[in-house]
Amino acid sequence: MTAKIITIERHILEQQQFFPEATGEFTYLLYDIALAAKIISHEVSKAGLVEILGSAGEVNVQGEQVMKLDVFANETFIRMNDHAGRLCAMASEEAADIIPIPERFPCGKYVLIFDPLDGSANIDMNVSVGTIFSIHRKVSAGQRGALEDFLQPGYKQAAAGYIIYGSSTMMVYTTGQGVHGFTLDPTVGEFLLSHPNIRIPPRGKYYSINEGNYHYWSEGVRCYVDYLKASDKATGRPYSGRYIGTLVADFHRNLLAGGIFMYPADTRDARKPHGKLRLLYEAAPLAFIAEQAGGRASDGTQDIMQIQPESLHQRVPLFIGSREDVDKTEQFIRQSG
Ligand code: FDP
Repeated sequence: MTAKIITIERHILEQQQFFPEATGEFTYLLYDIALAAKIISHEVSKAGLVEILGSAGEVNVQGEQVMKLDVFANETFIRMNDHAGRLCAMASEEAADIIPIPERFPCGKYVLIFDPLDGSANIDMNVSVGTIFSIHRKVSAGQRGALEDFLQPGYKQAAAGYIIYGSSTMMVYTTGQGVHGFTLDPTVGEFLLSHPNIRIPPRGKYYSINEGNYHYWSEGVRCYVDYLKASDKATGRPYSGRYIGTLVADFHRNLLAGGIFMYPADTRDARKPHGKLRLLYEAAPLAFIAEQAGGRASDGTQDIMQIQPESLHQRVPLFIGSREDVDKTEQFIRQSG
């Protein structure tokens, strides 16, 4: 018997039934994101051909101007989402301020914030990269979106997801009805449901952290990582270290296999006491996914989903993954700071 094939379009449409007040606007927004993902995936798959086809800033063999991949991913996301009347504004890791919907296009009732190419330092080495997105409902009074629409805590997200451009391209998303993963079949150009209702194991076997920064972490984080490395059969230690350096890829592996990703605050540099990763388009959307899969995300002392954002590009320490592992980190931080 052949398995039932469910495309992402069909799945999104079926999910719509859980929201009786839905107009379809949101459903189409997710379609547009999936389409942008396919276009970016195609471009990422050619990244290794830079030497042959021309590098960023040059004119390639087809006579086209070659764009840097992060610029391409950013422009693709904007282009696919600015004209359909579903959004009232966008924001991106690549832009300092919010991105208005051009006056000539209608405005909708959602805002979209995204990191178009997460892990971009890895792209030239042919290592997995990703895209992260988060959708909020418009809360501001005017017709066009405003900053306050973006500065909403994570628990208010309408949807969140990521795309990983790895050995296959996958899109994983949640609308608050579980977490579902789709693998892109490049032969037909469709995302097909491959990982329905993903659940993260309550405790993991992997820890992911840039250990080169060990001496810059707080005492509590250092003690916790030492604890993970200490042998104890009863608690399944030592954990295995896995660090790709692309948040999406590290998170994705731990989501499926169980484990914790950490990017703590750097205690050495007073200019970045809040860690490296961004609250609104890295930590909060992945926190929504982690929670929907049965996991957790914390900044070490409180749930990421509860943090009231103060600015668009705000940074935050991040501990995310299997529930018991995140609980344990907090315990160490409570004890030793
Ligand atoms: P990158 O700077 O390459 O875009 O988003 C920031 C990020 O990658 C994450 O994807 C990744 O987890 C982290 O930074 C890697 O930072 P370090 O190089 O400091 O470990």
